[in-house]
Amino acid sequence: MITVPRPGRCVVMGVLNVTPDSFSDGGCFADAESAIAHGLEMHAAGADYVDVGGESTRPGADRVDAAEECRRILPVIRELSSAGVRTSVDTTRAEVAETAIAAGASLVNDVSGGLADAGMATLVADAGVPWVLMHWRGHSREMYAAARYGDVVTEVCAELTARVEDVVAAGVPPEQLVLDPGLGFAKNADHNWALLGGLDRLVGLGLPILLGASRKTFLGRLLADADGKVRPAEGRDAASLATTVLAAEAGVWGVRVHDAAASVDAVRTVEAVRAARGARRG
Ligand code: PMM
Repeated sequence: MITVPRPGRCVVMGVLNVTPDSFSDGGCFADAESAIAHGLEMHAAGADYVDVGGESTRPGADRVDAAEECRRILPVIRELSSAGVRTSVDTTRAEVAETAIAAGASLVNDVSGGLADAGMATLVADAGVPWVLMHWRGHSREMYAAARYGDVVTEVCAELTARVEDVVAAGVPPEQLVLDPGLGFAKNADHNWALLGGLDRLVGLGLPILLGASRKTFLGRLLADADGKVRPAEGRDAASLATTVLAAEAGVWGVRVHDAAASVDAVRTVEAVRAARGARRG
């Protein structure tokens, strides 16, 4: 069994979308060659994982079939893994996860938290790899209708806890699990800010937490210009980096980010300050 890595600092997962249509980098790495080059670059910059996805989860996106997902991601995972890069696969489908693991992926990043494919729990239990269970209330086409909460932090914590109970009952050891509040997935900007404000409660659930705030639209809305025009994805990296700092400081296990090099440096900086605090106390 591969357990969840615990390097003693916040883990950095670099985003590699091999898709023509992701909101933040869609089309940039749609061919295997440029995707592999970018994955190697993030690895060289110190990313702990390169997270390879072949299906866009952007709001309203249409689904692609499993064969197309595999066609996009497998050559990239194979090549990166054989170059010694630790890869994860961003998929909700058990059959895609299975072939990705055979190609070298060592973590399943499932934005549906196991809800989209009933076969995922068995696959993960058999493969013995870490599994990110993200908070999810439906596929991209329908998720905004589900963005209704009384207290979003309480409800996300409760729904994630229920997912953990279900998958553990299905045979997945808790040591394999990572939880993710799913910023932007069935959440509006206020919900995302509330979850960032409630990181301590998520961390308090007792399992490692992954956070994916990088380049998301709520940051673009915050940084809108004087006319109210939302800042485009490529102008959101400084704000994304601020979320890495907040996450590392809050004891979050990992961040999923586009600008991996910047987050690696930020995490090192936060750790130096934490160590200095520890030295002063000790
Ligand atoms: N966000 C996206 C895709 N995959 N996985 C996890 N675990 N958490 C996230 O927040 C998440 C994800 C969408 O963002 P992208 O289009 O930039 O990849």
